[in-house]
Amino acid sequence: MSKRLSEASLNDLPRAVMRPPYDRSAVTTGIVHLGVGAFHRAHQAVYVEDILAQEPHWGIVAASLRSPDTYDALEPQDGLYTLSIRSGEGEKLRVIGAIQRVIVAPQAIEDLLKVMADPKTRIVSLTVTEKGYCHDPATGTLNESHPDVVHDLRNPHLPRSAPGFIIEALRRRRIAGVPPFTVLTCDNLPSNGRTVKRVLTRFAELSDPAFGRFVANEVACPCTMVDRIVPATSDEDRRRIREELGVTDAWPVVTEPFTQWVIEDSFPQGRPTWETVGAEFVSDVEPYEHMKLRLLNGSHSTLAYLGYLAGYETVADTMADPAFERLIAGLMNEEVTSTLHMPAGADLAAYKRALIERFKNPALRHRTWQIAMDGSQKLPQRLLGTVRDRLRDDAPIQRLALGVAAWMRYVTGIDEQGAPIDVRDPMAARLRETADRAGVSPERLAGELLAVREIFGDDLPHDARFTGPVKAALGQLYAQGAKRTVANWV
Ligand code: CS2
Repeated sequence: MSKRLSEASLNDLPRAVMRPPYDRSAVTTGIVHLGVGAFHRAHQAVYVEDILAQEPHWGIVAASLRSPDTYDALEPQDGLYTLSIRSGEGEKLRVIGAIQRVIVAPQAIEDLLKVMADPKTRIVSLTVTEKGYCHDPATGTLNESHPDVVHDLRNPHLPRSAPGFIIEALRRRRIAGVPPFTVLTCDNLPSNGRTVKRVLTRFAELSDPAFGRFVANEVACPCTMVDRIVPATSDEDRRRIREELGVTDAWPVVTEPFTQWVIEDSFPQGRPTWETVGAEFVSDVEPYEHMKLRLLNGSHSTLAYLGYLAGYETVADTMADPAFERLIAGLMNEEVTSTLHMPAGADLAAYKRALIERFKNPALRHRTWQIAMDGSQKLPQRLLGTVRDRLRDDAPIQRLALGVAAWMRYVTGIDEQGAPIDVRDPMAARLRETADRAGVSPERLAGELLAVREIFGDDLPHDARFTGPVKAALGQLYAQGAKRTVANWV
């Protein structure tokens, strides 16, 4: 058994491994982060790491809202973990020290609320995934019957949900005369800052209308576009990294060289000078957000459902099939690009070329199954917004329709060989029942799933320019399987 990564073992690491270039004991907390998953640790935490030598007052206290896994891994490591940056050219390791402490929220509710209410905390950031906002994905409004929302409104001192924690902490600050922190969402939601603001305002209003007005008027929720591909860490990653480090890291994170963060500059309580370490501050994030959600995530979801059905385990495996690469290039160039309106100077062609290479990165094992998760929460902003814009221009949507149809085929829970699919989605049970009701008819299956208004809204199910191609694509997926359908599609 090798030693564990920790403050004490930092000096034993190979020289090539970069370690925190600042005095960790001098760092104070400025940020509370909710949702300490792999993405946060490979993205925002690195932007913080890069600034701490100059601005040591922006350390992170990070919370898991559910599982103690990250705490169990990082606590014995003094919060340290390894970032592995991988591409065809090799691997670079770096130890990150920006996370000062991890809190497991369900076991330490008061502790977390206390740091959030502390005047030194000026930013509360979030990566809680789409479903963590307890909203209705089609409308972007709070789902008032969500069990966690119902619970948190009844028990404001014992929150479970991210909005519940934020609202209670803001309430405590308001009573104590402490100005609100900035709420910095780093999830792939459409207009993520505006969505979180809408959700929080409604949440506050439901407990007290005056507090609702306060949240609406006083709490800054800048929009952000976040981008870095971060597959789940595998045991093989752990083994390889242990060998390279000479010490054990229970939970390293593995990512690609590319990273991007575009942020709306609205931080009344101040912010790190992240622009000095690669972040871009702009007045309007929306064009970047559309670019990323529609080109990257839209392609990702399309690859995930079709690739999984075709028997490919990872995105790179799927992209190695030339028919899939052609489909994705066609999706981006022929169907998504016309819906984007980029500021002068943004180079979309280069972005798309880089995306194809990123998807093909042979050193990342990004499982199609992982990306396929939570489709009900992802489809609206990744594919359906593009569909709406295209229909407005009366433009074809063949490839977008194939992506939607592949999702439908996937959520039936049975693959092309008749084996079960482990469908992870907050709506999985309902989607499965819907599929069972429809039986073997693709026409009926499409009809039943299109009627789920939380996903498709009230317009798309009634537009034959959308439902027609979706039904046709689903019919082909059943008749020919995903591989042949992709090979013969447009
Ligand atoms: C992926 C994203 O899992 C998914 O749904 O599409 O996590 C994607 O890797 C990131 O958004 C890249 O920035």
